[in-house]
Amino acid sequence: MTMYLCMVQCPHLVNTPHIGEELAMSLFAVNGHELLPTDGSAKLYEWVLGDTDPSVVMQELLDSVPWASQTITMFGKQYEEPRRTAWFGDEGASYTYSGITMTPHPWTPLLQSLRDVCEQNSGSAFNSVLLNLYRDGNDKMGWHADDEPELGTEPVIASLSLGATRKFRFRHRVTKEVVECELPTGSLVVMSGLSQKCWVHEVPRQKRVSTPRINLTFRKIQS
Ligand SMILES: O=C(O)CCC(=O)C(=O)O
Repeated sequence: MTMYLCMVQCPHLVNTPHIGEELAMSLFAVNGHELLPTDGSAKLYEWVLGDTDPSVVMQELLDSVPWASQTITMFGKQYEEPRRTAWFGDEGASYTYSGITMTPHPWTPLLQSLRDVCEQNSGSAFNSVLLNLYRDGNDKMGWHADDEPELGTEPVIASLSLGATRKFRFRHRVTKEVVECELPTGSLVVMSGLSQKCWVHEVPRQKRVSTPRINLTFRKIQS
């Protein structure tokens, strides 16, 4: 993840066709709800787990994942990340962000089946997943974009939420427009196109949230 001080060129001034309200409503169930007004896509699917009980999945992940606390480097200073993380994936799919390199744990059957769900909804293939554990509303993720070179130029990232509902925000890098939504358990956000180049995103602190949330962001590391 990269924190931003610079501006980038985004084609937000180019006319983007907007689909009508009614059509958007009718496409919602099948295609997800588009969150970004321009410059990339982030589609929210409210429920992707079918008959699966998300609390069972959540408990299995809480119990079985080797959650770790990472020390990251930002602007030359070291900080402990305000959440727990774990990285799983194909052999060799290592990921470097904020001064740390994560070597993947091998896929588990549960993570493979969650990957299948995300692949079916997004139409993209993934070879790795970053798991984030927000122990309560004090844990958070600051403004960043998932734009490391190993993710390629316009990555597709599928972000699955379990547990406590948390706010999720996008901020346009040039116009500073902010888009906010809530991510309930069992929901999926699929980010693609220019969404990492033109927007940053965050999970803000919410002190009133007292229960945990797990987020899984499926990614494709380019070899
Ligand atoms: O927890 C979330 O919903 C977002 C996680 C995220 O932004 C990331 O892993 O890069």
